[in-house]
Amino acid sequence: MSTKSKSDLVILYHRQPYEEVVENGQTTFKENKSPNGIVPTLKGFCASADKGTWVAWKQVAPKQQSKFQRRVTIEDDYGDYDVVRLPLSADQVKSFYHVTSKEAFWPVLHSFPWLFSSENSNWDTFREVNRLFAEAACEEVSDDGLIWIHDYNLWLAPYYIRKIKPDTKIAFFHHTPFPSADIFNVLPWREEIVDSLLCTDLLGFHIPRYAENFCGVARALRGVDLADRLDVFPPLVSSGMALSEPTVTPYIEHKGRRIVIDSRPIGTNPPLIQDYLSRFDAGERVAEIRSEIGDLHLIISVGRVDYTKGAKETLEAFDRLLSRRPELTGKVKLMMVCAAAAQGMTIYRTAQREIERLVGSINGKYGTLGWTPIMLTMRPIPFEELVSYFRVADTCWITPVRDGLNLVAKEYIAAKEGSSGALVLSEFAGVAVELPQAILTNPYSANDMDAAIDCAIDMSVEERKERMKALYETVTTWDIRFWAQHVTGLFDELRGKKSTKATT
Ligand code: GDG
Repeated sequence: MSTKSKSDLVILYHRQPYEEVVENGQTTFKENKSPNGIVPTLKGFCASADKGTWVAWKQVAPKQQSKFQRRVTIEDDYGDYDVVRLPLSADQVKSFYHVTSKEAFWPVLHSFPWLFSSENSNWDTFREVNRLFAEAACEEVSDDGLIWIHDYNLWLAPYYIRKIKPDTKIAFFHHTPFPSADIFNVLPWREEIVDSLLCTDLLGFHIPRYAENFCGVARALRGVDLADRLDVFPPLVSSGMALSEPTVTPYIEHKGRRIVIDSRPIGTNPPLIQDYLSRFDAGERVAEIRSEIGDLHLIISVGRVDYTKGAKETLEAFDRLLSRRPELTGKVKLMMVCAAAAQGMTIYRTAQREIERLVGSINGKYGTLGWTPIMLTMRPIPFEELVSYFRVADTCWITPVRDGLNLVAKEYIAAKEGSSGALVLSEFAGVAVELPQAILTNPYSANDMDAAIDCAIDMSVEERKERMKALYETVTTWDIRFWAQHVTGLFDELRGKKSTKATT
């Protein structure tokens, strides 16, 4: 354990890496069960800094405030680091997270402006929570340290940090899409948000399209100077796809400061997935699942309950598939893993009910005594169970209508070492521009969705193997280690150091 009192890396991500569980008066920290693609990546970074600190929120009742333990030290497989928890009241959580982040920002970020609602937003609470994060970060960071902020919930944190510590290095990474100016500008607080993002030193996005959308917004609202664009780097497909972007702006100049613009998709961790497949009886579990499934063509679809993730579009396409091709009766099974990450929001309850209704209707319409077409689970399943299903599944069906990247697609591929499988993938998931060998589909078009699932089911074994080989090569080359090395290099440049080590 480092004896340094201040941290060289302070990560601001609103969720804690572990859930605090109190049983019989004993407090333990348990793996966060809700499906989330960000937490595992950040744990690795936090643990491998000389001294890393993670700042998150925790809802605390007024009478527990006095006993609340603000700082905890985590020791896990990744190493050790501190977690500083900001105690928020139930009202603050509702306003900051459920209302402003999820009802106002989320639909705009994912290009659903008609779902945008600011009626219940209390902007002052959003500011206040962001200010608390900024103050905590400034208390933790060392003089030459760096603060790395994650996602739109903390859009205003850079502004408050810059006010307290004008010289601290600030990096920000967007996990969601960043929409074009026409959509982003629906937000009534757009200028304040952009001004805050222009207080950073490094702004990271998954893909060049999102970075260019941000540059367009910054130019429109604040007339910033954009540097000449550069060609998009490999392996991203730079033209011809829904989210392609041929060139990227390397930096913005604004008020005498330079903001580096970076776009590199996060990778997944193939060795860890292989490890899961060989540990925890997963090897045996794979054999068990294979024998349960028998000759059925197994299609797997995984995604949080969220209108952006396309479960409804997948289920409607599956309904059409069984209606169009009666010869598939008893020959195909869809396994749908669809867990809710956030509870208590009407919009997610509605999405959940819609999924349950469609599954019930399809199973009732086409099922026979010996065959249920869809197996649905709405509770998170253990990761080793998930990757065992990935290993067996003939097809993975991922059709978000919008998605920042989508790690599930990469995890499915990573579980297929030396094996075959087909990936049906929405063109509107950021990851599509990395994976041209997938069967790309447009979830807004029923005909296109139908053609894509037909293609997956009818694809020859040779073609499945060939495409999977290319996809596997991409996912294992541009993996989380590569991303970590890239990001660490950028951090070192910001701090004026020579590039050192990978951090995860
Ligand atoms: C955001 C952006 C971006 C899912 N169900 C279960 C389970 N999962 C795991 C998956 C995967 C993760 O959750 C989901 O990652 P995604 O990338 O698909 O999506 P978001 O959580 O929405 O993440 C997204 C990401 O940030 C990273 O920047 O790609 O676009 O929205 O790892 O495996 N895990 C377990 N049980 C489940 O039932 N254990």
